[in-house]
Amino acid sequence: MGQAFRKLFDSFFGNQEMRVVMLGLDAAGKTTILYKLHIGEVLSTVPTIGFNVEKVQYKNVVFTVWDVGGQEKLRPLWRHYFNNTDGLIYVVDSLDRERIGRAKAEFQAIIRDPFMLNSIILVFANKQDMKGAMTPMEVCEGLGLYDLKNRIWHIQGTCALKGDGLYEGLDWLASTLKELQASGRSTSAGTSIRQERRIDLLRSCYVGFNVEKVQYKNVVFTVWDVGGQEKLRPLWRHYFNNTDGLIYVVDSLDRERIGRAKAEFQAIIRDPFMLNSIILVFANKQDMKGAMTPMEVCEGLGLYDLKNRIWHIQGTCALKGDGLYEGLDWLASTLKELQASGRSTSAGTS
Ligand code: G3D
Ligand code: MG
Repeated sequence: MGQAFRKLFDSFFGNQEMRVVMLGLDAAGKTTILYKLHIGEVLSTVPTIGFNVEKVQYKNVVFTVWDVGGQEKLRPLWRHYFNNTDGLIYVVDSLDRERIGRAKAEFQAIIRDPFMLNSIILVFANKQDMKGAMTPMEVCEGLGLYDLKNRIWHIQGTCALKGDGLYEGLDWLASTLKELQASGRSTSAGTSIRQERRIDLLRSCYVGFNVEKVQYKNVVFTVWDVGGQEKLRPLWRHYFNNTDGLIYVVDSLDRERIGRAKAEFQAIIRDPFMLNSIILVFANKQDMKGAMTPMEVCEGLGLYDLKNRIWHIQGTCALKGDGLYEGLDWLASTLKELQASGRSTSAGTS
């Protein structure tokens, strides 16, 4: 079976770079499929961002897999993985009639994502070996596939445990992508430069506080909670070194802890390694009633009293993404200007 898949991949995907995302509710059979394909080592990331991502790369074809369902808040993060996706494989547990409505809702949300608009859709109606399983036709109706407009899709009954149907499904996927690309049609939407697609999320716990790190090309974001860690502060230095920009995020609803937020903020920006870095403050949760305005947050943190510092405050609603772009835009363009003018924005070992 494994050999057969590798042959299929070689003959159809060839040297083309291809990104395939495989999604479905938990227990649909995704992990089983991934292992059944025998196309490479399955790399599981630590649950960094609230969901586990499995990844297999076979030559130029990258499969990324995670469970969907009940993660509305995490959806904005999916984007990182949707970017430049050529093909979507949606796996359905055909035995699970109770959750077919749920599977549909998630499916419809996914395929309507702007980054998914051009991708072709392969549905695996899995667990066909089970008595009482919905037929592929029933799954088709259950997901609302028939109503899709301007989308290329295919449904395939499978039994992941035995491997049945997987070959046929991937054969369809590979040959359809090949045809489309030969005809010059784009199968993916996203940033145009292929290299820009790589985004890695890492989390480490080795210094007594959780650090989340995201690298996007040459920009490194490092994130952690502050407050109540006086003893750990010396360790922060490790991360402050050569920092160009500080983003300080405030819960605008949390009036009680604004004093605390201020104390931490002032300690951070006075750190010798932070003296040259520019400061972006996100006054977050602006969608909440009773939230402090950006102006109030500004006063709360003592921003107006800062001397010789370049700072900017931005009201945001991180859940919806409001304001994030504007803030980062300010950060990026200000850093660019400063660097063009020859001013150093970071302090640290050179
Ligand atoms: P997920 O990664 O989508 O969450 P898994 O799903 O691959 O972990 O599969 C969930 C369960 O369904 C597993 O059972 C797995 O063996 C079973 N399964 C997957 N595909 C099939 C199939 O085609 N037929 C049958 N009968 N079962 C299947 P366990 O018991 O290990 O949780
Ligand atoms: Mg799984």
